[in-house]
Order: sequence, then structure tokens, then C-alpha cells
Amino acid sequence: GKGNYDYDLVVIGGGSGGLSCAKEAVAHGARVACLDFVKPTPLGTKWGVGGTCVNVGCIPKKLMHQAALLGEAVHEAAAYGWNVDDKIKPDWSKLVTAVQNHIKSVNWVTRVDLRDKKVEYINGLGSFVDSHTISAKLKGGERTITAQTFVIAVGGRPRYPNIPGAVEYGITSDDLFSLDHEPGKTLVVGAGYIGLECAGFLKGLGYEPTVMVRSIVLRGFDQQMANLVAAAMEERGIPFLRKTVPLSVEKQSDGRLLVKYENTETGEVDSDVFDTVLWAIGRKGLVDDLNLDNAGVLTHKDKIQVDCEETTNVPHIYAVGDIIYGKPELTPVAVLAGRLLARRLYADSELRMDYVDVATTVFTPLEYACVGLSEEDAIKLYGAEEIEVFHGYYKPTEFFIPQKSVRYCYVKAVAQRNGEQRVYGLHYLGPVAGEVIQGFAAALKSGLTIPTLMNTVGIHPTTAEEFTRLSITKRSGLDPTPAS
Ligand code: NA7
Repeated sequence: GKGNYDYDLVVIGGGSGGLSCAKEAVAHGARVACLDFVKPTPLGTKWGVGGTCVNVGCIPKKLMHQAALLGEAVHEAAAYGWNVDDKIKPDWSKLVTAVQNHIKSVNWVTRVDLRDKKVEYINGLGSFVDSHTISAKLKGGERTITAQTFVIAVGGRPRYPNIPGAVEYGITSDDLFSLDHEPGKTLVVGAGYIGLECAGFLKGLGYEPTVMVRSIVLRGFDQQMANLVAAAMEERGIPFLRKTVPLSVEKQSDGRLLVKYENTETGEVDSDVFDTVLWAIGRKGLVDDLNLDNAGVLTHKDKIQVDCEETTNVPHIYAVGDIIYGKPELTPVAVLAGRLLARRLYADSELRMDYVDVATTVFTPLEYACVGLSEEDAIKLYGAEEIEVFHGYYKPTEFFIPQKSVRYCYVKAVAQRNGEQRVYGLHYLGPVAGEVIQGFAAALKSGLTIPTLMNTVGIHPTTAEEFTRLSITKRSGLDPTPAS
């Protein structure tokens, strides 16, 4: 029975998904403990409660991106008449300190919030003993805890490639935001959004990043948009080594890193010297320490497969966030899934998480945001004859005076060709992309159509209004670049 367990619910993982689930469960009267434990990186980096987003993900990334944008803004300010010295240089250690201070304040607020809400926070590494018992490895010993229900929200950590020197000399996004020295000339391996974002702000801060691409850029995203993102980065002076994989990293006597790499098409081996090598080759789900066998929970690769109610193959064990297989690895997805799960468990709710049409932004120097289907997925799903793509390049008003490149400012809407002309996907490349797409995401989820979009009056002069001015279809073959 219910009373025989120490807790109604034990949440394993104190990140975005785990914390939201734990807090919501307590709000509906459940007795809840939340385990959180961070294993240090090979370099020794560790951090507090709150998970990847707060400590080594979205938050520090956005702050460093902002730091880079501000550097750009100083140069633009001169064009706008400000008497500024635009030969500016960032102070890396000041930036890191500011970023880390913000993170520590968020960690502290989180701890206080958990105490106020009466979630028991346990700084221990959890592993299953049986399907109702978990053992928490604490600093000074071990604690055995039983619960009626478990939620696994352990998330993931960056992968390292299996090549000589990778772990000894390379770093990952887990280390970058607290690095105690300037990154300098940096090789970023991987062209997912983490790699591109890191390369983007490093360039903006005046370091020299190079991006190594194994196959394509931004796998999973609309490939036309992905290629525009990469082209915009190359235009800003970030070199891309394409069809290239790393072979080894060696430390030279001067302390710099010699990286050997191979072109997978020509077989040609080449090398270059860097100050920092950043692996951004994807993330691994943290299933290994959980002893899932003891609970009978099955894994799928390094993830856990759940049904439409986040239930694993064991009925009283659930999973949310980045650890679940085949769903978007995004903080707001984990937060909402965790909250809705707690409401179904403890508040008689039946509402399920809807993983469809989740908006997201890639914070590259020129930002990319999207919601809904990519052009290729829409064509795959409905057939090319049933899809109409509206698109256009545009010129942000504020780009003219500082003569910023408008070459890659572009919007597109992927829509149903016939019938009501439902909008299936919206894609935006330009400034403040996340702010632009967020509202359109609600419209798209509400069944937005092309006629409604065309009937929407724009806000002038903004870049978001470009979505209300889309008149050229790809099918027409007309030139999507604006006059003047
Ligand atoms: P992603 O999106 O999985 O991207 C990883 C990138 O690294 C991708 O470009 C891969 O190329 C590349 N990759 C993978 N393995 C290697 C090796 N061994 N050598 C060179 N390049 C490699 O990961 P992110 O870290 O950007 O993002 C992590 C997750 O956070 C992501 O899944 C999002 O959903 C949220 P590929 O395309 O496989 O050839």
C-alpha cells in the first residue's frame, strides 16, 4: 500500500524536467524526494542543482551569445553616431565570472524554492535496487529510499569521440562556460546546434573558431535553412572543414593542440594547431549509473522509451526530458512534460504532453528559429504536389546604417497547397529569432492558414512582419530577393 513507502514519488534528476515534476507533485499533496548528482567532467568541471539548461546549457549559452551580440552592437553604434572606441576586446575571465555568478544565484534560488515547496532534495547519485527501491550514493555514505512511483529525469551529457587524446585534451560544452583561460583558436567538432552556437559566440568574442563537419549541418532541421545558417557563419569568417572527421589530438611542447583529421571523401589527412578543441558531437543519455536492470526498465540505445503518458515498460516508473527516446531535447518540453505527468499522477488530470509543433531557436550569430515541419518533412508527409512554400529575403531596417549583411535574412512558410492552406511550418533567419517565432508558434498550433497570415497586419518596421508579406511561392520560380 501507499503508506509503506518512504515517499509517494522519487524523482531522479534535478534538471528542468525533474524539478518541474517534483514541484507540481508536491503542490498536489504528494510526498516527494528529488535526487540530483553531477559527475565532474574529465577536466574536473562540476556544478550545482538545476541540470544542463541552467548550468551548462541554454542559460550560459544565451549569455555568451548576448556578449557576442553586444560586441557587434558596439561596432554598429559607431555607425549610428556614437563616439565609441570600436577597437574593443572582451575580458574572458570577467565574462565567465559574470555568467557563473548568475548561475550560482539561480542555483541558490532553486534550493530555496525546493525547501519552501517541501521537496526533499538529496544530493546523491541514484541507482535502482529493485523497482520500488533506490540507493542514493551520498558524499558520506549511502541511503536506501523506497517509493511508490519513480520519475527518471537524468538527462544527458556530451559525448567524446573514441580517438587518441580526445578525453585528455578536449573539452565540451560542460567545460566551456567556466573555462579558466581564454579558449583562443578553437576547433569545434560537430555541426549540430551546440557546435554552431559555440562557434558563433566564440567568433563574436574575437576568438578564431573552425567548425568541423562530418556530414551535414544541423541534422534534423530544414536543410535549406541549415545551409543558410552555415553560409551566414562562413560569411562572418568562420571556416567550415567539410566531410572531415578528427583522427587524434596531441599536446605539443608549447602546450598547443595538434589535431590530425581526415577528409572522408578524398581520404586526405591534414592537421592544424589549436588552443582549444571542443567536442560537440552529440549527447549521451545517462542510463548507465541507474542500474535499470534491477528495476526491469528497458533501455533503447542510451535512452528510455516511454508511451504517450511517459510510462516506461514498468508501470510505476516514468521518464521525462532528454532521457526519453525520440523526442525533442529541449528544456521547455521537459518542463511541461514533467508538470503534466505530475498532474496526471496526483491531480486527476488526463492531459498528455503534445510533442508536436514545438518551436525552437538556434542562437547562431544570425539566429534561426522555426516551428512545425521542415520543407523536406512536409514533402515526405504530404507529397511535393500538395505543398506550397512561400519565401522571401528581406532587409531589416536597422541593418542599413551599419551596412550589415542582409544576404541571409530570409523567411519561409511551408503550407498546404490546396484547401484551407494550413501552415505546416514557419522558418525565420534573422535577428531575435526566438522572440519572432514564439507568438507564431501559438498561431500555428491554433490552425494558422495562409489566408489568415496574409490578413494579419504587420508591425512596421519589424522583421517579424515579413511573415505577413510572403507573396512569392517557390513553385512560381520568381526571384525572392527584394528590390532596392
Ligand atoms: P547533435 O545535434 O546530435 O549533433 C552532433 C553533431 O556532431 C552532428 O553534426 C554530427 O554529425 C557530429 N558528429 C557526431 N559524431 C561525430 C564524430 N565522431 N566525429 C565528428 N562529428 C561527429 O548534437 P548537439 O550536441 O549539437 O546537440 C545535442 C542534442 O541537444 C541534440 O540531439 C538536440 O536535440 C538537443 P552527423 O550529422 O551525425 O554526421
